[in-house]
Amino acid sequence: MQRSDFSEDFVWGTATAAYQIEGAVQEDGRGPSIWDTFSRKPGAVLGGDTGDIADDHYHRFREDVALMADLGVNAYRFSIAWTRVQPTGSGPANQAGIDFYRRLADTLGEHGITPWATLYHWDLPQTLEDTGGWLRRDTALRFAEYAGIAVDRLGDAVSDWITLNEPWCSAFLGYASGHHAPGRHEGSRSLHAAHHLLLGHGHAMTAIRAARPDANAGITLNLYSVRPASGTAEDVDAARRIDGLSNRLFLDPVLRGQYPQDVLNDAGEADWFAENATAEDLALISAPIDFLGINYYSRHTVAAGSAATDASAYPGSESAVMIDTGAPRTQMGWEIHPHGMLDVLEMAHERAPELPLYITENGSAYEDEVSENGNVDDPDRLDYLRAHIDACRQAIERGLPLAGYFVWSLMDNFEWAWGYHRRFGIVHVDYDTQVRTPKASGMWFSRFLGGRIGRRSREGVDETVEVA
Ligand code: IFM
Repeated sequence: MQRSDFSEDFVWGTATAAYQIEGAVQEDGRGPSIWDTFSRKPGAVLGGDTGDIADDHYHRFREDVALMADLGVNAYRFSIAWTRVQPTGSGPANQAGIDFYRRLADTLGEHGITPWATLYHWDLPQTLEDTGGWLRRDTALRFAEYAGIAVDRLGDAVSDWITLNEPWCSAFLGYASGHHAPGRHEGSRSLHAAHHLLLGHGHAMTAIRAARPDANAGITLNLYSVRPASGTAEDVDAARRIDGLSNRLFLDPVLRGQYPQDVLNDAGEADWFAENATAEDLALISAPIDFLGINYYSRHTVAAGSAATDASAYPGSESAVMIDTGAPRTQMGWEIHPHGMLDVLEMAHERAPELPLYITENGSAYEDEVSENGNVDDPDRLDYLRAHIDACRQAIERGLPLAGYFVWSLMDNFEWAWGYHRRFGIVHVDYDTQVRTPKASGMWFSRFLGGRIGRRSREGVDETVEVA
């Protein structure tokens, strides 16, 4: 597999998110988000870690952009912190916040890297959570106001926009299982949050189009390849439920303008949706997008269980359990199944055959070790990336309209409830010194792309892994 197996205009990027890398949480007027609050709750984040400093990217973004240029990527997906733009979630723009993202976009431009900005990567302004968060319909309107401001003020420097990142996580980890901010346990009411998030996406698309009719805009969903553990009716039904909550609850309204009725019934929310998810809402949610972003990491093999285990992120389907198939897993416990990437691309493609698709995240966490000579040899991550990029190649060969691939993540960062105890970067970060060191996987990616780090490693400097 080589880069030349892909078209010249294929987008090759790395991805990050504001709270995970920026730090500087109290600088230049930034207001508090739900992650500032949640990470301070005892026991919420492993080791009591917070994003206060993270990768200090706010001050080191120039170095990080130069690193990306050396890697050889042609795109960078980052997120804008809502509370840098609107410190309390409404009202006029905070100029200093806008200025930071302009500096970032301009620096990317100087290096020939296209900025891809995500408007919401989970950092809701705390003020909005205090008045109900995503359980409140009005939050969707607040989000659209912020989206309009961001695109109006930055749209001359950024053309590619993603409204939401992984609304499944915001709704179900945030409002059902409570593993993520704001850490609430609202059971099936979390589906209301899902609807308001999607409504926020719909209103935001309208605001984006009004601010910049030529913007390239879409949404990013985290999709899973889901299959039953056996052919029994119980396991098949359990898989239907998990596929419903993970995939169809988001894909169907965005691409087909309707919610999957079976999912609403399972959760006991059919009446609420009949009353509150109006035809106008669904028309907004399904208004044309320019592309769909898909974050793909893993496959779920699902069986019917008897007890509710840790499945409360699946309201109404708590008894469905993910089983361990014995296949290799990453440090997150996520099964490695590159072929599943084709499954999720197919899922989107069958609903919207003309829509360009992007893998906006794909990557893996492993226990990396820095060797005595300072190298980080991460053969498992390298294999993971290579296999998934090869799955991209196969998808294109199959005729799927895949137009780009972003590695999660550029560099190690704050992995939410896992704090700094899980590393996804292709670049290692020493959190004491903030030194960045490309891992063997990063060198491989750079070599694959024809980047400078790849050339250096080919000459023998820093070479730690033989690539077939
Ligand atoms: O770190 C996250 C990212 O913020 C969203 N997608 C999954 C990644 C790995 O868990």
